[in-house]
Amino acid sequence: MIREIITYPDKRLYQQSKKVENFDKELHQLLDDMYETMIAKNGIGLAAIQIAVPLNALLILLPDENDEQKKENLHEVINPKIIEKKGSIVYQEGCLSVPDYYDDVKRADWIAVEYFDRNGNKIVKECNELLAVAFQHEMDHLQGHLFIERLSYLKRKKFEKEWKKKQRAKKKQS
Ligand code: QAP
Ligand code: CO
Repeated sequence: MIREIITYPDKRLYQQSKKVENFDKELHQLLDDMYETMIAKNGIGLAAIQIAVPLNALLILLPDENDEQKKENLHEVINPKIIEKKGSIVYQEGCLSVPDYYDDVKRADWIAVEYFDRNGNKIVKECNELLAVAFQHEMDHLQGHLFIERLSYLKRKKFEKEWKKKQRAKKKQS
């Protein structure tokens, strides 16, 4: 089932997500719904809190060299922890919960992350470049953070100005 994505400035996006305790059918349904929702909305990553479920679960599905999102490349990530990070990369990020805004964020360009799959099997993975950016962006959601909080002061002001302008335009329509 496709679920509704909550967007900035919804307060629920700022809460801490909780550890998944049960790797059961309910978790599998959540992950399946997240997948459907992410694909339907043209996302490459989605955290459970973006559909208002405060659990440490996220998905990442990067396009391949032919720009196709293949389900075999899907990362289903439960209770992740970054165990090491290094380097830095600036990437123009976006977010389904901050629609139509993209801006540069600086993050580590290499991370080692530990997490569980949907069946509770432990996985240790090293990621770089876009995959590392995606993990860090999605893991921020689990802590109640959005990428716009990581922008420089001036870019944050630019975001707020554009957001207010968009609200005014929406109000006019209705
Ligand atoms: C997070 O972002 C991410 O504004 C996933 O109109 C960002 O899927 C990972 C999206 C950067 C790695 C690098 C945003 C779709 C999707 C929009 C997304 C929009 C339609 C964002
Ligand atoms: Co996001």
